[in-house]
Amino acid sequence: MSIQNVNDLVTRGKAKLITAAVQETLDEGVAATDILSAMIDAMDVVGEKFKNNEIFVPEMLISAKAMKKGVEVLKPHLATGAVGSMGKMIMGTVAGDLHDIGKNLVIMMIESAGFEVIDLGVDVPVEKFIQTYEENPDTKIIGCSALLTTTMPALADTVAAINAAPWRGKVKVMVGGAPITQEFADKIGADAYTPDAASAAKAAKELVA
Ligand code: B1M
Repeated sequence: MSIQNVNDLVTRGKAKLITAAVQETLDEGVAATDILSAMIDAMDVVGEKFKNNEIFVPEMLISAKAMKKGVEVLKPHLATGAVGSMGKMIMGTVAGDLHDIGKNLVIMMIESAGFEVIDLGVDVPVEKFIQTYEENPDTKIIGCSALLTTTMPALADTVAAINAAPWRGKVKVMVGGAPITQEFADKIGADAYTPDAASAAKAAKELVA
């Protein structure tokens, strides 16, 4: 089994075959991070095919399912830290947005960096972020993910609500997702933006240092 096979199985959405394929590739000595990169590349191909009307939402969905299964196998090889020692973080994908693979990878890396993460899931209303912080005032960072240009306003609304909260000075806000840029993050008043999961974990550590 090769890394190319793993990439191919994600592209074709072969969820039933992916677990064994990822395990075999790991057993052959391929690094978990390289296998993950191959799966992310596959999702980019899937996204391009969708954009070009070669595939449709159901195909994107089955590829996402295959990727999630593959990531499950990789998880113990990627996450290494002592969960909880760095403090608490709240994470969610903003209102109207159902994409969670990137958010889940960010959570995995952030847990690995030692944080305890409260995962609010997808399509998270602004009020839920606020309420969860107020129930967990020892939270150090709130992280918001947005994958659609159409949900960038929801990200801006979420950060605006956090910025208006009386406890704003006690928590840091981190944002990310494919359409998000440093410029946009600055404009909406977030404390940090990172383009990928590994840099998100590094930034989280720096934010609480
Ligand atoms: Co969607 N989708 N999708 N989709 N989908 C995209 C995002 C798209 C780019 C495809 C395309 O057209 N090329 C496009 C958005 C275009 C745009 O906004 N400009 C798109 C569209 C249009 C849609 C729908 C509107 C399609 C429709 O219904 N007509 C629809 C919207 C549904 C909704 O959310 N309301 C839709 C639906 C779906 C599925 C449900 C079928 C499925 C998601 C399943 C799931 O997540 N459980 C899906 C998928 C799979 C994709 C693609 C193919 C893959 C997304 C992904 O998982 N990438 C995607 C194309 C693409 O991304 N190339 C696409 C891999 C993942 C590891 O990367 O999520 O970027 P990513 O996360 C990265 C970084 O962004 C960053 O770190 C992560 C790891 O390195 N990051 C953070 C993310 N969050 C962060 C937070 C941080 C820091 C970093 O700090 C807090």
